[in-house]
Amino acid sequence: MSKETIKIPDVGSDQVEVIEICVAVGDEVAAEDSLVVLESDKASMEVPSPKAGKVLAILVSNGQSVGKDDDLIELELSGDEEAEASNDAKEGEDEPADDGADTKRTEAEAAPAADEPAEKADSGAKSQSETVSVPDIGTEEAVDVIEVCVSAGDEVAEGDSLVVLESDKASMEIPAPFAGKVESVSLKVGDSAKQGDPMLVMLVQAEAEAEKKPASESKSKGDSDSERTSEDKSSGAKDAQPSEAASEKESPAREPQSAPAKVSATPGSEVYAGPAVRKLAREFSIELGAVAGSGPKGRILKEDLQGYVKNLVENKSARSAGGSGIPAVPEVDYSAFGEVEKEALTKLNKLTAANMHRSWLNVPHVTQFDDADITELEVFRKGLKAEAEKRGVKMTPLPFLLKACAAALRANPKFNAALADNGESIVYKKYVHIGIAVDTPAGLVVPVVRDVDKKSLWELAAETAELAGKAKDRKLKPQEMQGGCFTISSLGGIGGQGFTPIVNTPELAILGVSKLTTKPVWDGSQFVPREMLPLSLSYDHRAINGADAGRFFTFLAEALSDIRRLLL
Ligand code: CAO
Repeated sequence: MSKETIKIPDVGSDQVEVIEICVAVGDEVAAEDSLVVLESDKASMEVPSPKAGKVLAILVSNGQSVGKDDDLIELELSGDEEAEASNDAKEGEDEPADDGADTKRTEAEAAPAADEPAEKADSGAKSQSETVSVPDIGTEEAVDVIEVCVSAGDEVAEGDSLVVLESDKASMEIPAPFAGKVESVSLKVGDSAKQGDPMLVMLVQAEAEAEKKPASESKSKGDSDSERTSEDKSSGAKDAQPSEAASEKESPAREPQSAPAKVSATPGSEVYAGPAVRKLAREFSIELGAVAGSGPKGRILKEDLQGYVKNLVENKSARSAGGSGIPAVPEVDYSAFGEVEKEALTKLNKLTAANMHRSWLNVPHVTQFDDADITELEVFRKGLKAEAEKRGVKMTPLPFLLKACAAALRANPKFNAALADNGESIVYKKYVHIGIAVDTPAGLVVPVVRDVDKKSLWELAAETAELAGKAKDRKLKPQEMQGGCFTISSLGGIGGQGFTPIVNTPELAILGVSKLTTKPVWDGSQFVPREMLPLSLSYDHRAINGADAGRFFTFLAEALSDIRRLLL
């Protein structure tokens, strides 16, 4: 096993700062794995390992200032590398033996068609067409066009991305060397292009023309599609890129071994990430701007990207679980069949629709039905009429239902709960707040009556009337519609024999109340007329079983049949 000291490559600046160390002592690294990230005032760059091996020592530290040929890492070469190294030695070749491995991870951003416009500029001309060609991209070889960022007719500012090219060593975004209007684009995704190939023709204004400078002097500016390209950092990037390109043209940095860490910034970009991360982001079509960076100075690390992708996948499966992907109902032109009138849904309608849809798709609903015999309750309730009038309230069956449900919720805590932690836990609520569905001209709203178990029937009658009034006048405050444990939807005043209400998620159950009717009930010896209240109980079968619902329903029906039980 032989050792080799990996040195800092030519990074295009005298001194650069070590801002990230990507390996630890003992790590096995493959050729091209990132070793450190360096940062100059112009750019940041990942330095990949030229060889595979085991990290024996890290010879730099975070924050340290380093320059070309400083010791970076001591590597114990793997067997293959040793063999190669000895072959190289035999062949008497020197450093280019890196064969570009150290450039592999880098993404050189090329200068805008650097010399082209300057060569073609006709000073004093009015609007004129300029051909923008592929600038010096550090290789004579043709590279792939992986993205064309503009199309004919687009107005582009100087520095806006025109195309993204990718070689096996780097990807680079080619910015507009000057502002203008795109007349035609001669490249398309999948094409190969090399230095000097025409990319597009731009119509350039006379003033712009006059101001136009050789690319080596021009500054690049704003670009939002930053994740497409090479290393960037907004500050410094503006000036850095063209001049870097220019210096690259002039310097012996064209030699293979000096290209490596030559990474320049994407103009104006706010995203801060290394080439390897950018490459990965491109492969997954991730907008790096959406990823929060946890590295030094907010740099996006590979782990950040992995976390982001994991979240996306989890959210997607959660959405799938919620029913996305089901075939859409086709739009129909109803006017083809007769006269129609179209009316936009209110905000409330749309909100209700979204809530119902979400609940319907997420919650496995079961609905059970029962009739509560409220004959005695009705006698009692009607007997309160005079007093109610005096008090200025209307004593409908609703306050009784609230009171009975509160007692049933206390007796059956599974109903006074919510699922949490993605279905891993259940939260039992020690309070009893019940929502009441209120039909209003604007749509359905559900104000919440708090601490129902602690309030008297009179208080509940007054409060429900007040909340229903506010709901109809659209005067409810948001907090008056929050915190419900359970909901009552009463259509009793309207009609119907029964319905299947949709659970008001994240609550676990809802009681539907239909119209009271007098029904013949067999008392063991004869049919007697009884006031029967049709009830339907929908619940979330993930948290509540049929037997639980049976018990809840039995308790509720008994409480309503004999309201003295509410005192127990
Ligand atoms: N059976 C028979 N009559 C009933 C009844 C029932 N189950 N419930 C109420 N009534 C009677 C009341 O006693 C009242 O009669 P009087 O006028 O003779 O006193 C009448 O029906 C009207 O009652 P109300 O509707 O004004 O009062 P309420 O307390 O019963 O209900 C409220 C209040 C706000 C719940 C109700 O007005 C409402 O908006 N209901 C619609 C709820 C809804 O839309 N649910 C569906 C949601 S899903 O789309």
